[in-house]
Amino acid sequence: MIELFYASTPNGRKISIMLEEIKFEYKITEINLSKGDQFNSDFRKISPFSKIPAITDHESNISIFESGAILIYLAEKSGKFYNKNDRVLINQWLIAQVAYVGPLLGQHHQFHHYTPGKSKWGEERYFRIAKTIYKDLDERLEKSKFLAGNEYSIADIATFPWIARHPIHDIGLKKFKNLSRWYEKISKREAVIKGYDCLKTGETIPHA
Ligand SMILES: N[C@@H](CCC(=O)N[C@@H](CS)C(=O)NCC(=O)O)C(=O)O
Repeated sequence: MIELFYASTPNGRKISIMLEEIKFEYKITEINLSKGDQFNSDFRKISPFSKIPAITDHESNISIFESGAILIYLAEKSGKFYNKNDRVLINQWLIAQVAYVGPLLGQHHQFHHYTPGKSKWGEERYFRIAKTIYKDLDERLEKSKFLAGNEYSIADIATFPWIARHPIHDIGLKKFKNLSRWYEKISKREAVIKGYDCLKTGETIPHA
């Protein structure tokens, strides 16, 4: 049994989607970020930077924080979405997501969506970077069916929930033909639909 420490954010959804994809039994422990649950001392023993997602694998008694590390752990344990022959490419696109795509789109959320008017510089800078990320992902997906090649992998699982915030990005996902094709295909997967709304609140994936 996997315990997932979760909030309904793009980083949280990477792991609920993965757990649905690999069909592992899991239970969710909600971490209410606005109430500050992430700073509770018990949670910080598992996640020292006070961030979700984190997991405890109660079978092996291992706890892991950082979404990329969790995805690799679950992929290795299940033998899915981390094809041995494609690992160099999968690692590359996975790490690009956790180190660049997520953090920079996250800044765009902060400046453009949550605190508009606070910093013109921040708004312009991260809007420009977010558009570049869409363009660069679109270019990659023109050449490749999925991010790391022909097969759906943990790199796609990590990136998808960030693009699923496209309504607040105000960039226009539809304008990016290849990125939209990739997004719509993934958004139809049963496990993705279930994992996206793992708290069963009725939230649906926004179409391109
Ligand atoms: N690099 C981390 C980022 C995790 C992260 O930023 N989590 C956010 C929610 S999406 C969080 O827990 N924020 C709480 C806080 O900063 O207080 C990962 O990929 O797991």
